[in-house]
Amino acid sequence: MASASKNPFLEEGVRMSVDPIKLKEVENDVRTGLCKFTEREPMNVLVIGKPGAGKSSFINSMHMAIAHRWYEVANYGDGRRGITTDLIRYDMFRDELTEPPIKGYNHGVFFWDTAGLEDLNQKIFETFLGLIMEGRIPPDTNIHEHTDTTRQRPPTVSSLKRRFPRSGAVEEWKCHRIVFLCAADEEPPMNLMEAVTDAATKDKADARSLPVFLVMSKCDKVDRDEISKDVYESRRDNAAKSLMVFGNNQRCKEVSLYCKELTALPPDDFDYSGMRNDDEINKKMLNLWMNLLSPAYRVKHAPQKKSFRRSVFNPLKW
Ligand SMILES: Nc1nc2c(ncn2[C@@H]2O[C@H](COP(=O)(O)OP(=O)(O)OP(=O)(O)O)[C@@H](O)[C@H]2O)c(=O)[nH]1
Ligand SMILES: [Mg+2]
Repeated sequence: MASASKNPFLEEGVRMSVDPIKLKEVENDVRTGLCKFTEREPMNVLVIGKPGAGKSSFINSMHMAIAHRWYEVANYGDGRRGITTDLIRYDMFRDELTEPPIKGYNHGVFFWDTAGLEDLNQKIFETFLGLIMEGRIPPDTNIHEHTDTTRQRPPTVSSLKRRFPRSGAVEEWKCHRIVFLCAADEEPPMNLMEAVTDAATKDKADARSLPVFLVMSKCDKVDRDEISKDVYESRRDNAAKSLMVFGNNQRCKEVSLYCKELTALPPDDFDYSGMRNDDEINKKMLNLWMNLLSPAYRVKHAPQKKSFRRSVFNPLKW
């Protein structure tokens, strides 16, 4: 493991020169990797972080790096419109939104956007996250409703597990990768991170083991000296340690995402519906794609009785 004083991250700085030929090669490798998945055997990426950490912007940026056309896959912050409260499953790279469409793509890659979760030290979050990871929570479920402990009859660990039973797990919803978004301009949400680490790796009873990635977003604010480098580095290292990925170059990334401050298309200042392509951002996103797609990561879920397996094509039973 790297020492605390040494930058444990791969990137040598935000402004790197980008070789367009190399970039294209990496993109082609990513495109090939994306074709391995199908609707029946998909890759589900669960995106977690505090409200406003950049989860939706991240999903849109990961889309843009391949699609080269701005499309708001996930609604991102722009007043009330951008506030996510549900668990939403996005299918990535619809042909008409991807330039050029991915040849041989089987529409098997999905990002799950979670409502911004508060940094509460509650077993309820860990339980709920574990249920999402096991494919037991259907898309479009309101997360706040099921984790709100201020309700008259607050949820408990056992009431949640009863509400979303193991027998209701859907194979196609099971999580394969977790991306934790942490904004450079905020203290890392340590309680939430611990809940994620525990849910992803320590649930012995469920024998679950899923790879977690840390993405430090809004790093442009560090470059512009809006945040002191020392403060940022200590946040980043604490976040990496909490997610147990400190020193892991593949699983820790520092990025600036597509956002109105950096990449909005001129000239209409009031319309941020479009973003211009940015090779620097694409390069980082492609690097992350390569790591997400790596088959080297161990993914283990709780065993499930075949007879109880529900199909994703029969979701009305919920
Ligand atoms: N400067 C800067 N702003 C960013 C970056 N990423 C996201 N933003 C901005 O941060 C705000 C919140 O971004 P979202 O993507 O909506 O965050 P979120 O985590 O999805 O928020 P919730 O869904 O409400 O939890 C938006 O105004 C984004 O434009 C970044 O890398 N740099
Ligand atoms: Mg969002």
